[in-house]
This record gives sequence, C-alpha cells and structure tokens, in this order.
Amino acid sequence: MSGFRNSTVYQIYIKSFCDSNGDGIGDINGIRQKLDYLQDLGVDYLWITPFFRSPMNDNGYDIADYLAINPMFGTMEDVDALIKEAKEHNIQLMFDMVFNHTSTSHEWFQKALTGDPKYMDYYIFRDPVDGHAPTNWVSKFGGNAWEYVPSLGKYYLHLFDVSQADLNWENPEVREELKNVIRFWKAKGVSGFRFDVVNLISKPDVLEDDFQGDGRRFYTDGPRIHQYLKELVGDTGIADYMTVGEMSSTSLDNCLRYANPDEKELKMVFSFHHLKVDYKDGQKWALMDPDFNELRRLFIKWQEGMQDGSAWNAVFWCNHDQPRAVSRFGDDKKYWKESAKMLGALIHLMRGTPYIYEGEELGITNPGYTDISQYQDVESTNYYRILMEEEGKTREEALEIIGARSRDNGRTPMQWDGSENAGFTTGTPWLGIPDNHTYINVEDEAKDPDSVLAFYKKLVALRKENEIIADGQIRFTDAGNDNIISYVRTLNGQTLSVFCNLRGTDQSLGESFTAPGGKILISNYESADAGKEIKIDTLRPFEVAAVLW
Ligand code: TEU
Ligand code: CA
Repeated sequence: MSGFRNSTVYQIYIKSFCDSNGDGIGDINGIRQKLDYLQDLGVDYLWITPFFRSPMNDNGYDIADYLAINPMFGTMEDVDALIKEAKEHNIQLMFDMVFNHTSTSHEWFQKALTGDPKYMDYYIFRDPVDGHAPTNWVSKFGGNAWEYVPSLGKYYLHLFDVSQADLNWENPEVREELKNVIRFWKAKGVSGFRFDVVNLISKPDVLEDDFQGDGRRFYTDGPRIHQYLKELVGDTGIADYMTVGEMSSTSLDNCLRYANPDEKELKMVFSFHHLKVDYKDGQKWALMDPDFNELRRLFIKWQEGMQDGSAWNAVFWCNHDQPRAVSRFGDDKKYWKESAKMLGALIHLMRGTPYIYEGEELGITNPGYTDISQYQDVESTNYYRILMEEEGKTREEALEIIGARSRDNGRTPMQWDGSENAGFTTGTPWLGIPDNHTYINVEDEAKDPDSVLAFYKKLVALRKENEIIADGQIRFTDAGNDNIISYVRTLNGQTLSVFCNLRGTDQSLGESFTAPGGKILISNYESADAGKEIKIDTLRPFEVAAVLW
C-alpha cells in the first residue's frame, strides 16, 4: 500500500491559522506553535498556502520571489525550524507552487517592463489587434485578461488579477527557472508540492477570440500540458513525492493521465466539478440550491472513472477559495453538528486522499458578513462592483451573492478558543471571525467526545486502521431515494457500506439494509440497538452510517 493512500492532508491558509506576534496575521511561527494539535489530529501532511515574497494582492498567490519569505509571515530561519519540527511531529510538508503566473512585482516582470527581450519572453506579450486587446478572454477575477503596457506598446496576459502575469511555458528557460524553485525547496527537506492551477500553463500557439465562452477552452489542459508536467516532475526528481495538481475546469480524460502512476506526472488531482452543483447555469455568481442528483452523478463519474483508469483523486469540500461546506451543503444552524460530520464522512470514506481545510474539522461556518467593507478578497470586491454596475443587481442582491460565494467565507481566522479573537491573535484579526466561535472552537471541542473535531479525528484514524478505506474498490449504489448518497467499498472479501442523508428530514431507503455480522464503523447518531443485528430503514436528518461487514 503506498503511503499517500492512507494519509490525510491538512491545508493551512497561513494568513488565517495562528498569529504568533499580535499583528493580526497568521505566520510561520504560529504554525510551529500548533504542531502538537496537528499531530494529535493525526494528519500526515500539511499543505501550506504561499508565504513567499509577495505584494499580497491575491494573498500570496502573486509571488514576487519564489525563494524568499514574506516578512509578514516570518523568516527563512522560521521556515527551516518549521521543517525540522514538523518532521519531529511525524508530519510532512507540502509547499504551494504558483507556476502559472508571477506577481508583476517579480524581478523577471520588472525587467520585461524595461523592454529586455529575454524577460519579455518569460511572459505572454502580444501586440494590440485593431487597437484593442489580442483576444476577448475574460480574467477569472473579472474583466479582460489582457493589460496594455503603453511603454512597450504591447499587452500581457493575466488569467487572474492584473498583477498576476502569466508565464510563458513555451520558453525552456522559464521551465528551468521553475524547476530550480522545486530543487531549492526539495533540498530544504520539503516532501511534497501542491501546484496551483497547473493545468492552465500550456497556452495554444495561436491565441484566438472565444465566441462561446471566456477563453478557458483554449488554455485549459492545453496542448503540451502532459509534456510539461512530466518534464517538471522528472527533471526535479519528485516522481515519488507527494504531489497534487489543482486542475481548473478539467476533464476526466486529462485527469486519468495527470494522476495515473504510469504517466509519472502527479500523485493526485483536485477537480472542482462537484463544487459547482450550486452554480446556476454554471455561473459562480448566480445562486441556486445544491443539485444533489448532479452531485451524485459527478461523484460516480470521478470516483469510478478514476478507479477504472487506475488514477487517484484528492477528495475535498473545502479550501481557501470555497465557502464553508457546512453552510453550503449542510445546515449551519439546527443540524450544524450532524451535517458537518456527515459531510466529512461522505468524502473521507471515498476512494482518494482526503484534504481537511483548517477549521473544517471544527465545523466552522460562513461568517455571515452584512457589509462589503467586511470583505477583503480581490475577487469579491471586483464582482461586487460588476454585479451592480454591469448586471444591474441591487446592493442587497449583490451582498447576498457575495455572502454565499465569496472566497473570504473560507478565509476567516482559525477558531482556537471562545475568547474575543478566538485565540487566533492578541491583536486585531485581518478578517472578521464568525460570532459562533464561542462554541465552535478547538478548546471546547477537544473536551467533547461528541464534537465535530472528535469525529474528524476518528475519520483520520479509521483510514489508518482499515485498509478498506485506503485501498478498497468503490462502487456507488442506488439507495432508492434521491436524498441519499450511498456507496460500497470492497477489499479482500470485506465490504464497507456507506449511507449519507443529505437532508434535514428523515429519509427512508427504498429497501431496508441488513448486514449479517456487520458493525457500525462510524456514525453521527447514537445507536439505540448496539449489539443487535444491523438493520437500516430510515436515515435521520443528515445521518451517516458506515457499516463494515
Ligand atoms: O485558484 C484557482 C482558481 O481558479 C480559483 O481562484 C477560482 O477562481 C475560484 O475558486 C473562484 O471560482 C488558485 C488559488 O487557489 C487561488 O487562491 C488563487 O487566487 C488562484 O489560483 C490564482 O493563483
Ligand atoms: Ca503575525
């Protein structure tokens, strides 16, 4: 059994994890202070979001120097100490490599701006076409994806913020520079890497207008993507490392290659289709209740599909770009605890490596901000304006949409205790903390055997204790009720049957389920008839039952 299959990864959004010096911003030394907590939770890897030198227009995903530490987060000595101390806690580190673009403050881009041809070729500069942008592609953060530089008489491409210029991967010198970044961190003792939007790096030779969409069909899983990944991984010797690629709007066919061991590309992939089941007409900024039939269909497609192609998934609900799962797919009021646990079990018992995003293990909810001034994210502030100015929404409508969809929902500081600033900082937190941290916090949940935290801890441990969770085959089953997602894992004659009620009402199975000689491996409800033969007819609100037999 390969190590990463029974491992759990914990994602740290550094700015919001733990502030060691009272400036209101999480930092490297804050992570060091919490290694005991993370070891106790049982996680094997930490993915830490970028802490490299950056003007922070996109909270560190705009990197100005891949080999220097942003003073806001600490020093290189702090990072060295973190690497050493994490090892002592049996925890491996994964660093976040943002290789699709650099900050426009990066030395390479600054040299390009002076007209230096070597560095202009590090980026994607194009002449104007008929006096305007080379294509009509739309930036992921809103507006046209090209920015004009008057002194050069050319536009550069930025698929994200205007301060994030896309790198030119066609240039072998660029590829070599980025390999050197990996080599540097590898030599420091880092064990893994998360590659930001890595399936966007290979742009087509000819850039053309998109009259059907925003341009993504031309550069997503682009023409030389598999070649570039193989080269990056092969030339830096990280084929055996823990690697995960963030795949934006990707296809199953491509992921079957990205994450199949024979291809020697990546260990696993993040895909996001299941996190769009509440996007009306596929639009992030249009609200809709989650479509659970679509969710089931996507799980079947990606779980069984990746299995059929011997490829491996990362499984997750939350990250620093997503609203909190319990607010989005569960019920963050009446059935807060039940739904947070059910959602955790639903993905942790699937086939793939689970990722826990900081605070998810506590059941942290969206903060419920009521004013635009409470938001910080560039995407949210851009779209607040676009929704009102270009789409004619009222202020209330725009706030409702941002309230459901903002990336800041997932970026609120970690809740360590019930005190005013949740034990995150002695200063003023950079982003507001949800009021319910008075009961949703580490200190209180650690004392409560029935807490969301205790449940997550159990999920992490079960993966280590039961090979069937890490290595079993998966097959989705029809529970005879659209409000239930159910699947079975099988290995060496054993079966693990998992039933999840996605609703806050009782839901009955089409046919009652019995498991001769079986036992409940984990559930979010007290079992009245422990010791008796297992029989399930009805699932209570947000109930999950996992039966091993
Ligand atoms: O995210 C890629 C990405 O596509 C999301 O930001 C997406 O736009 C978002 O989920 C809204 O739909 C990665 C990072 O995770 C993100 O934080 C960065 O802003 C982005 O790349 C640029 O580096
Ligand atoms: Ca700090």
